[in-house]
Amino acid sequence: MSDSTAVTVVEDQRVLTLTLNRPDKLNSFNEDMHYALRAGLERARDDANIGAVLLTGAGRGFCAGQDLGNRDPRAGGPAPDLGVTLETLYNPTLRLMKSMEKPIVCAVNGVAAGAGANIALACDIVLAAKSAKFIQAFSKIGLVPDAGGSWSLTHLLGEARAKALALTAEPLAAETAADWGMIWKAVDDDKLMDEATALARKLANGPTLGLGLTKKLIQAASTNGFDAQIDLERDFQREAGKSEDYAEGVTAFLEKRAPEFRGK
Ligand code: LHQ
Repeated sequence: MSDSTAVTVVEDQRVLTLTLNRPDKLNSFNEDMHYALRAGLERARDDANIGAVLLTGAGRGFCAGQDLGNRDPRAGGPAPDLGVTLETLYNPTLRLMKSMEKPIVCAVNGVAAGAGANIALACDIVLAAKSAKFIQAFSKIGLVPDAGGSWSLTHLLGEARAKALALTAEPLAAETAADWGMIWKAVDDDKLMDEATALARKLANGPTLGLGLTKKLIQAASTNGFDAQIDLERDFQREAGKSEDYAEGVTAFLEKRAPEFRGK
């Protein structure tokens, strides 16, 4: 586990809350923050006492993408290889977010720009404060969308809106993002953390195995045809049907009581 302060890590009631913590720089990513975030996600993936992750940002912003102060071109020298940054820092984290079975709830507490916006969109359920904005800032500095954004935007919104957001870098207000289906919900600023925490707790105490299979199933639908997808539903339902949580869920229903899931 990283001892960095760039991400604060709090475990409570089966939820691991990861808070991006470089508020003076709007929580933009330096190398330290990259590794600290990845370490937190790996801990959540591997620890059976954790059932869900809550990702948020400290201060007035969620995340302003890559720390541009680290890459001052005025310093001279050869152009940096940004592909290496993506390959070694962003992409392993994004793959981990998509492949881990435990759900990741994102509470976008303020501006989310560049890779910061797209890290949010890689989470499983995204809530945002009504004052928050999403900015595909890349085109302002001559870059292309990364951190999965070209995929997420296109899948969530379709080509017309994805292209307009990426090419213009116009800020998108949280409520419009919710109306367009880019995120789950825009909530009053002062209710954001309570609502996101309650949701993460509910998921964390749910049937982890079934929730993980559901996450994988919905992700697979982006590329599968209908036939392949219903085959996958059959396979995953077979697996879910053998879980202790399924037996508990049905028993609790028949006994007219709340289920007590064990995540197995
Ligand atoms: C920042 C940043 C920042 C450093 C605010 N860095 N300090 C991947 C691979 C490799 C390389 C390149 O990039 C990528 C992916 C990317 O993410 S590219 C996109 C990078 N991000 C941006 O271009 C966004 C830059 N930031 C902004 O446009 C604004 O800060 C936004 C619109 C996010 C917020 O505006 P304001 O609310 O007006 O805040 P501010 O601009 O005053 O920022 C507050 C402070 O945070 C300020 O520092 P200061 O010392 O002057 O108070 C900024 O310099 C600092 N900051 N973003 N990315």
